[in-house]
Amino acid sequence: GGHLRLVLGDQLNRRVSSLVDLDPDNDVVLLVEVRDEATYVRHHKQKIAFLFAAMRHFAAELREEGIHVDYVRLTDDGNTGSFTGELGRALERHSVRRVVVTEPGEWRVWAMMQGWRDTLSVPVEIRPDNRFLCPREDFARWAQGRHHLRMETFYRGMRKRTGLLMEGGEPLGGRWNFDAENRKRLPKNHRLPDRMGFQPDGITRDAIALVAKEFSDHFGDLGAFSWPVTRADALAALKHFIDHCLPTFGDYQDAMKAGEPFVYHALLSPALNAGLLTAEEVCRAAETAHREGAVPLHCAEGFIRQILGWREYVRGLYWARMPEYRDTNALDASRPLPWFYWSGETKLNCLREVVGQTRDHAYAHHIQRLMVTGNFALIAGLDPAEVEEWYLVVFADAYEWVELPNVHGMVLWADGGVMGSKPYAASGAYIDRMSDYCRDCAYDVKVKSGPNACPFNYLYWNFLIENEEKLASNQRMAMPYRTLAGMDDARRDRIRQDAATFLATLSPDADHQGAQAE
Ligand code: FAD
Ligand code: DLZ
Ligand code: SF4
Repeated sequence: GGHLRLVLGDQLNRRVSSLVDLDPDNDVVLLVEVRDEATYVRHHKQKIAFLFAAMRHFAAELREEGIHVDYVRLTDDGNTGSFTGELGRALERHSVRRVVVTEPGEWRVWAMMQGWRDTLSVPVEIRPDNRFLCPREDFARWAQGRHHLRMETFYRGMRKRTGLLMEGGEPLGGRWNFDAENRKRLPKNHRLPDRMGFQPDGITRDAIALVAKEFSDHFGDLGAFSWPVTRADALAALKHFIDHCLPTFGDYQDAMKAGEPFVYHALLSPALNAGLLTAEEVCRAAETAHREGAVPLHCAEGFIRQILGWREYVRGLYWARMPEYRDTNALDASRPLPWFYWSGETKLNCLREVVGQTRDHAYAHHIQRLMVTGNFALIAGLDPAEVEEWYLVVFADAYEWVELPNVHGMVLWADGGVMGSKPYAASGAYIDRMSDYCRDCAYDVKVKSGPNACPFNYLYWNFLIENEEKLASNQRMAMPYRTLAGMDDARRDRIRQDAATFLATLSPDADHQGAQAE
C-alpha cells in the first residue's frame, strides 16, 4: 500500500508539503467536507460555499492529473462530521502504510492531529506548512525572550531574507516603509476600477445550493457570491489587481466610501488563505510590476508589507504564543456583543455600512475591520471572546491564525501590548477624515456630547478614563492623556454620563434592540 494524503480545506495547492512526493500509482488523496469545520463557529454562508467549491474544484484537478482522490461530501451516507472520524473511516476503505498531512493553520486542529498519533492504526506524518515564507521555528526563535514583538523589525528581516524590493542589501528606494504616503481620502467623483467577479459554474452553484440548504441559519447572504474558487481564477484575480488596482492601492489604502466595499483592495485573502495562491508568488508579482515600471514603489511596498510583513508576522505570533494567547483580557473588557453586529440595525451609519457589506460579501477591508467594527468594540469595552468569534464567523478569509492576533492583539489590546504598542482607539474624527459615512449619519461627528453627538467621540474619552490606570503610563498614549488631564471634572462627568446612557441602549439579543436601532 501507499500513503493516504489528507488535504484540509485551506491547503488547496498542488505544491503543499503533504503532496510533494505523491506517487499517483499507490497513493490516495483524501478531502472531506465535515460539519464540525463549518460549525465550530457558525461561519458566514459564503465562507463555507467558497471552501466547498474550492475543494471540489481542486479534487477535480487532481483527478485530471490521474491521481486517485477520495472525496467525502457533506451529505454522503455515514459522514461522521469530523476530521478524526473521516480519517478513521478512510483507513478502513484503503490499505495504506501511513497517513501524510500538512500541519494545519489552527491550533484547534493541531491538537486534534496530535491525538491521531495514538488512535490511528497507521503512523501519521505531520509535515511543516510550506505555504508561508517564515517557518514556525524561525519565528519562534526570533520572538524568544521578547515580550513586545514589533512587526517592522520582523518585516525588514523578511525583506532581507527573500530579497523582495532589495538592492545590494539595501531597501529599494532607500527606505523600508512608505506608510506616510498611504493616507489619502478618496476625492469626490473619483472613479474606482471595475472589479473582476467570477460567475459561479456548475460545481460552485452546487456548493452554494448545499450551503443554502444545510446552513440556512448562518449569518450572511449568498446572492453576491463571486469569489475565485480555482487556482486559474485566483491567478486571473491577481493579474487584474496588479494591472488595475495596485498602481493606486497605496494612495487610498485607508480610505472608506459608502457603497464601495472594495476600493483598491486586492480581494485575494480568501484565495491566499485557502492555498489557491501563495504569499511568495503574490509578492513577486507585485515586485515585478514595480520593476517593469507599471507600479510606483510606495504602492508595491505598501502591498508587499501587508503580506510579507503583517500576514507572516501574525501567523508566526499565533504559533509562538498559542494556546495561552487567546485567554488574556488585559483591559478586563466584558460587555456582550451588541446585536447590531449581526443585524446591521443601528443608527451609527459607519457600523451599519460595514456590517451590511459584510453580510453581502463576507468582506470588509482592513481599515473598516480595524477602525469601524474594531474601534467600536475596543472603546465600548466589548468582551474579547465574543468579538473574536464574530470576526471568525463573518469573513470569507477568517481563520484563527490570522483573525486572533489582529482582533485580540491589534484591535482589542487584550494581549496587553504583545502585538501592538498601543490601542488603536480613535474618536469619530478619524472615521470622518477617511470616509464619507458621517454625511448620512443620524449623529453629528462634530458634536462632542449630548444626544446628537457621534458616540465614537464620548466613547473614546470614556475609554481613556476607564483604562487610565492601565494605559496612562504608556509612552505612546501620552498625548491623549495630557489632553484628558486638562479636562475639568464637569467635562469628565459629562463624558461618563453620555457613554453610560448610550451603552445602556445596546442589547445583545435580537428582541431588545432599544433606542439604538431606530
Ligand atoms: P489588501 O488590503 O489588498 O491586502 C493584501 C493582503 O495583505 C491581504 O490579502 C492579506 O493577505 C494581507 N494582509 C493585510 N493586512 C493583514 C493583516 N493585518 N494580517 C494578515 N494579513 C494581512 N485577514 C485575513 O486574511 N483573515 C482574517 O480573519 C482577518 N481578520 C482581521 C481582523 C481585524 C480586526 C483586522 C484589523 C484585520 C484582519 N485581517 C484578516 C487582515 C486584513 O484586514 C485582511 O487580510 C484584508 O482586509 C483582506 O482583504 P484584501 O485581500 O482585499 O487585502
Ligand atoms: C473552514 C472549513 C470549512 C467550513 N469546512 C471544511 C471542510 O469541510 N473540510 C475541510 O477540510 N476544511 C474545512 N474548512 C477549513 C478548516 O477549518 C481548516 O483547515 C482548519 O481550520 C485548519 O486551519
Ligand atoms: Fe460613524 Fe460617528 Fe460618523 Fe456616524 S458620525 S458615521 S457614528 S463616525
